[in-house]
Amino acid sequence: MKRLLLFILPILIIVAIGFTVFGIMQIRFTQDKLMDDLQKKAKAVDESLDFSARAILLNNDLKSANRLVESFQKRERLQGCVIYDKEGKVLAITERFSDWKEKEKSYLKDILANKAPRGALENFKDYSVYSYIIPVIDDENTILGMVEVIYDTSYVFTTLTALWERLSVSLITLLVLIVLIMLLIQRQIFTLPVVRLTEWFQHFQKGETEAAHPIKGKDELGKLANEVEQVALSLRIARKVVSEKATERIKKDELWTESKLRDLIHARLGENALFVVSNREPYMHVIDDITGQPKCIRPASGVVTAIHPIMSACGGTWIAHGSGNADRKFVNSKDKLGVPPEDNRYILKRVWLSKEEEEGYYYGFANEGLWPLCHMTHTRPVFREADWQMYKKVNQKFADSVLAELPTKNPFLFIQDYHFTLLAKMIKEKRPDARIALFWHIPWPNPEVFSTCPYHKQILEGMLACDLIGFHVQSHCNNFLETSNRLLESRVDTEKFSIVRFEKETFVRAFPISVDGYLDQNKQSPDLLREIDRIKKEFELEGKIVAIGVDRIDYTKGLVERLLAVDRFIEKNPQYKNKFVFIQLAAPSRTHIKQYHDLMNEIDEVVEKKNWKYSEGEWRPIIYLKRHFSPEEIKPYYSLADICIVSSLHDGMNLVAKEYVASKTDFNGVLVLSRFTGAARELTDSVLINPYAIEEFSDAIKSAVEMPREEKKKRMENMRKIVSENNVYRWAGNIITELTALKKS
Ligand code: ADQ
Repeated sequence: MKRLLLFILPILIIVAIGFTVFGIMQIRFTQDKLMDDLQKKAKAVDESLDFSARAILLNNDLKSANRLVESFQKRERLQGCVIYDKEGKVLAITERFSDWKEKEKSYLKDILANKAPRGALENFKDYSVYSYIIPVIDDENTILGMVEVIYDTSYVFTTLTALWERLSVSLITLLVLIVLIMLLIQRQIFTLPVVRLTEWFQHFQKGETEAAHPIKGKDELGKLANEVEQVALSLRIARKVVSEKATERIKKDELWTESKLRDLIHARLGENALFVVSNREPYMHVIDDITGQPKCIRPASGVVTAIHPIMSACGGTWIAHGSGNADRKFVNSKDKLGVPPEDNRYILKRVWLSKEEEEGYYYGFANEGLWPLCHMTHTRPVFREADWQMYKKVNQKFADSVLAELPTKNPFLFIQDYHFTLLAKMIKEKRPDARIALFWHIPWPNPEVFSTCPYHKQILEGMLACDLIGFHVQSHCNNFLETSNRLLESRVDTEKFSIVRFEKETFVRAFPISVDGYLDQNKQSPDLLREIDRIKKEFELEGKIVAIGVDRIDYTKGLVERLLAVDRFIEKNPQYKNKFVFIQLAAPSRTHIKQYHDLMNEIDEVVEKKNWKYSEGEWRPIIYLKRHFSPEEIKPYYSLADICIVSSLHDGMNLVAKEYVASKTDFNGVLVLSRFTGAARELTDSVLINPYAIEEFSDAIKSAVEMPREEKKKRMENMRKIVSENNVYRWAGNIITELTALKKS
């Protein structure tokens, strides 16, 4: 638009200037002509009076003079007539114009002296008149007096104003016509071909690769279109080759790796990319409180931890809520950016939510309703109708954003978590051909609990639009099947583990999520060793037994119970005073919700109270680091910790447990793990605890502290084998294999 304006504006200015100059000349010409006519008329009238005036003045006949001037009363535009004597005194004047007498008329003297007529515009009262005056002379060339006729000139100005108006209207019409013609020309010559080329390229991007480009001409645009077509062709061939090679390779490799997953996705999805939707984005741009500058962070989120390595391996598009306060500064015109920022591997598309939408959908319905509903932590869920309405609205917003991206053929969509229970249904309404998997990252409750949600029917209906629904463990799958069976008109097939509703079949499977191998890498890197040294010095950890906890501050994570168990352990085992330190890394989370706010205060209080209790000398049993840490910052803590404590009251999986195991390359560590996590089903070589039973919990810490080196090694070896075999690539690989296999059946 700006460019178009730059093009049209100079033309409009030139036309406007030309037209104005022409208008001024036209006005001048008309004005001169009208004045000339007036002068001629006045002169003719004056001259016709000359004879009668001479007789009147010779005889000093006042009566006739008055009759003569009064005869002008009714003439159009002629204001009046004046007869002067040879001294220039008024002898007779048309009555309606008698005020003219009072006007100062310096020109009379000149006429009497020069005996020459005079015509000129004169100001009278607040208007202008035209006066034409002739001297009356006898046969001896002696001046007898003067006769003046006065015309009203207002019609001249009325005529000129009307002319101005006509010219202005013509100018505006001309300018509008020029703009319209220019727009039409630019649309035909430039916009339409570019729009057609853009549409063709968009279709190509979405997988419609057959049609040739629509630009036929051999001009510059035609050349550009040809180049674009060549790039598109190369891309298409490259994708096909990658897909074929990938199919061959996945048959060979055993262990799931980043490249095996990449091969699988290329083989199964062919030329299509993978689309992922989650609430939390993998990279957030936020303004740093200290420097005031934007910085990029990886949010503390299990979903991000799991999905990021998959997207990094395979590429594709990740659609998520742009929740960072500097996010808008870093996206392109389509709200997209390449991430990771330093090495773009996939596309992040940010969806913007208003404060009201975020409040109702995220804080309200998802986190005050569904989150406590699915976790058995005795926190009451809150379901507000307004939050539900907002949740539906935001699901629709995400559905629209996804639909704008999906390829024309065989789209694959992978939805994350409880924020988007309605999304699959909304997408299938427009794209029934889309293959959709949903992974539920948190536990699924039993039917009685789930039925307390007033919207349970709509939620189940929304979810059953998916082709595949994944949970971490089999018991969550069983709960879901039972819930659908009891609360919805549907048929559960226990052989195939699927739910059939209105002829639509949804498969339900357990896919235990995991971590990638990044914690395994650089095990002896000098940077890591240096950082470990620095932390040990900073917190005086040398020679001490170190336990850690790494969590979002959430009431499901059993943080208070953990602190009480640490306290009880030291209370019961005073020999570990000065020898044992517990470090808690804690990322504030969902702080707008009251329970989370209260929990933060409660933890602050407990930490303060327990440290005070043992405040002899410098030693403090608890080091509480309440902030967000990057994955690189967490790494040295995992490495240096002798024990990791995971004490969730209820947790879908818990990736911290697996991250700790993956980071223990020296096998020298013990995992204390809550039985109520999904991870407890796999990591049976951990020290399992019930976080509610503080005595048992504190004893478990003691047994972890005192575990013989050999036993630690053996247990850690077993757990590391499980984590490395069942890594996140296997998790994603299994889901993609299952989803694409469903398509063929
Ligand atoms: P979360 O409830 O977020 O995930 P979890 O699986 O433990 O829980 O993952 C937390 C992630 O955040 C980990 O990668 C951890 O390293 C990171 N983290 C923790 N504290 C941090 C801090 N202070 N700073 C920065 N990062 C921090 C949900 C479910 C889980 C399920 C995952 C994945 O609740 O049960 O395991 O999804 O499915």
